[in-house]
Amino acid sequence: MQPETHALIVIDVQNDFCPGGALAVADGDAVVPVINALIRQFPARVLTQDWHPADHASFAGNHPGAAPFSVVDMPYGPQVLWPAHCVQGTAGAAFHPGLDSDAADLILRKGFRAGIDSYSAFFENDRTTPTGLEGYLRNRGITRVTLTGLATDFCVAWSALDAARLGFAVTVRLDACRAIDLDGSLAAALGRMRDAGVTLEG
Ligand code: VGL
Ligand code: ZN
Repeated sequence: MQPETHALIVIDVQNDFCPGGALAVADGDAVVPVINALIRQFPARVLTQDWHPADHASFAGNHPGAAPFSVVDMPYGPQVLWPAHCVQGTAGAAFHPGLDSDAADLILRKGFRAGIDSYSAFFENDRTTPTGLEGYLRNRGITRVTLTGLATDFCVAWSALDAARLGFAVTVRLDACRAIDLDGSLAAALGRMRDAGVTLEG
């Protein structure tokens, strides 16, 4: 068992990010058995769910003429336009059925405001609007977090960088993550995480 101060955070292990899903990550479902073997070793366990309204600004279909995976300027910065995914209440937004979601202490939903995306579990993409996760972890006395899930180069990396910036000791278990890897985004994310002092394991 890990010490009381150590939380496992499982990012977005949802059907739409797994093979057959709307924004499938190659081999995304391979993280499920790895996470299941880890989760009950942690005294604090958080699952996140990407949870978008159908009119979400990150969906290419909500920008007439825009191609999926193109980038637009939003008031809060550049935003990749994704295929519609993880729409609230749909099967695609549900956790992968094999994930041990019963083990979760907290399920945190993010990306629920139509006008702004939220890759990170800590802040929306303006990097300032909090999700509440920092307060939850601090209230429980958590000082160290291990991150797993999907996708390594977007929601996992943004969460890891924010956690490091907030002063948590951060480990990313790469064997329990899979990447989208859009135009070199995986290599860039790994470099940024290393530079921020994130421990990359597995
Ligand atoms: C994610 C793209 C869009 C992720 C979520 O979970 O990494 N990526 N929404
Ligand atoms: Zn999303």
